[in-house]
Amino acid sequence: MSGLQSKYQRAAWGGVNRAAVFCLLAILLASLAAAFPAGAQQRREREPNSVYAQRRAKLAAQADGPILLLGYTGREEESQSYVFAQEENFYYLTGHNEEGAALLLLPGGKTWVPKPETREKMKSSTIDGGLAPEILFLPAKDRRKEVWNGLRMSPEDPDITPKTAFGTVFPYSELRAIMEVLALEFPTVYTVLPYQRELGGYPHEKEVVDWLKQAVPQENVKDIRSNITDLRLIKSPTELVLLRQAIDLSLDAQLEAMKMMRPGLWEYQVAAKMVEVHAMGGSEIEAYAPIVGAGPNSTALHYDKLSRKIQDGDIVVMDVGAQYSGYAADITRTIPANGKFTPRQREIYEIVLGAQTAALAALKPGTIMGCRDKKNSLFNVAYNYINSHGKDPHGKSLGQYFIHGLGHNIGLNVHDPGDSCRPLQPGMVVTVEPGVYIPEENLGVRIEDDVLVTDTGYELLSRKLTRDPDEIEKIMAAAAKQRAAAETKQ
Ligand SMILES: [Mn+2]
Repeated sequence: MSGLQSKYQRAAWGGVNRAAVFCLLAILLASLAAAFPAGAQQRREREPNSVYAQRRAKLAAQADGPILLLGYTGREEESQSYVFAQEENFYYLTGHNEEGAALLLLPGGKTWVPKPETREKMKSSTIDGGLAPEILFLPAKDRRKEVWNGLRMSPEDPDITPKTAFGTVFPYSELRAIMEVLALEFPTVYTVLPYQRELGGYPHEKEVVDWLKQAVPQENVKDIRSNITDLRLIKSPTELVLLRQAIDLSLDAQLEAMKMMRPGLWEYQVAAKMVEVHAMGGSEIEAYAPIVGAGPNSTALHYDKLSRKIQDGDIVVMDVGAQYSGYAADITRTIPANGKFTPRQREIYEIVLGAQTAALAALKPGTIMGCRDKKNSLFNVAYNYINSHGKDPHGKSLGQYFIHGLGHNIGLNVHDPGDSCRPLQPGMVVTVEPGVYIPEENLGVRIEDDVLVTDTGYELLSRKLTRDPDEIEKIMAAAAKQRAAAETKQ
């Protein structure tokens, strides 16, 4: 982008010539492309429309007024590498991954017919015959935009109902008038409110509330976030299919990283291989910026600079996960750069593994994951294990070096909404990720696996990749041998 700008400046000062015309054209093209966002993340799969419809019906049954959710606009970022991905609550309820959409759910699940006195005040004729209980609003067809961005779904599409499973799809431009009419009968409208804390969360939520305040200033605006979160906590069978695929790809990538790992590689090269494995397997994007931290960087929890040349004797934390069709895996393995843990690295590794094993052994429906003040929480099981095994260089217990939570929900977000003080329920998918980080020793170890809570306990979704230190050393030794053999052949 900045390259184009400087070219433009030179051309403008140098008078009109072919290069200048070419540059101007290039700039024109670039600015047009910037004005209209590029296509959305190409997710390979999607849940069936009936699953999204069931969620909407459940949600609508919980509210005594209309529920309005706005999708992202496509103007959330100005970066040229931005690829549109839908607001997660909106996606969860619609499976729709295009910009500029809105979702309106009416309470009761029946067609809403305006009262006669409402009808008299109505300015729009769109809803004379009543309103369907759920309506998708999409931008009107814009062929000029489609030249750039490819086809978009629009209300005019003849097959829009079977495609979206919405009986009613209106142009977005109708939304305001419809909200004004609904406000004549419903005193309350529900949406996802910004968090009541500093800075209020993401700008999108504030923008929706601002829009409502302008469009229907007399309405009470109430929060529907926790109702949606309650649904998102329990994964559907089809969500589990997508999550398993994200996790499997991440494990494949972790295995490749184990095999290639050696002193002399750069952290970014290890990450690049893992990203390649994800992408070749159909992952549309990383679930989060890859963390590959060697030596001192192993103790920085979200280290993503990836700029160290990996040294002999380093321990390497690899917290890297794929996103597959919208769903995020979150997997960490910690391995020795040269293929052999030092005694101290192994000692700390085994303590972290022991803590994870202890937490998993206690994991079942009804247990609490994270709450530090709940005596029997899985966090405390892991913490107590770490704190009662091993010592730091000063003879102190290691609990103080377990500096983050034990785990979190995963789903459409790598940190899916949820409450770590809430008892686990069958159908939740959580990470279990104890860690010990001792900066003084350049020694950080995290082991992170993904777990489905079942009726009786759990299923380890990431079981196909070992956590056993002997196994890890074996895999790395075999790969080193193969590398050496390939090198002598050449
Ligand atoms: Mn995690």
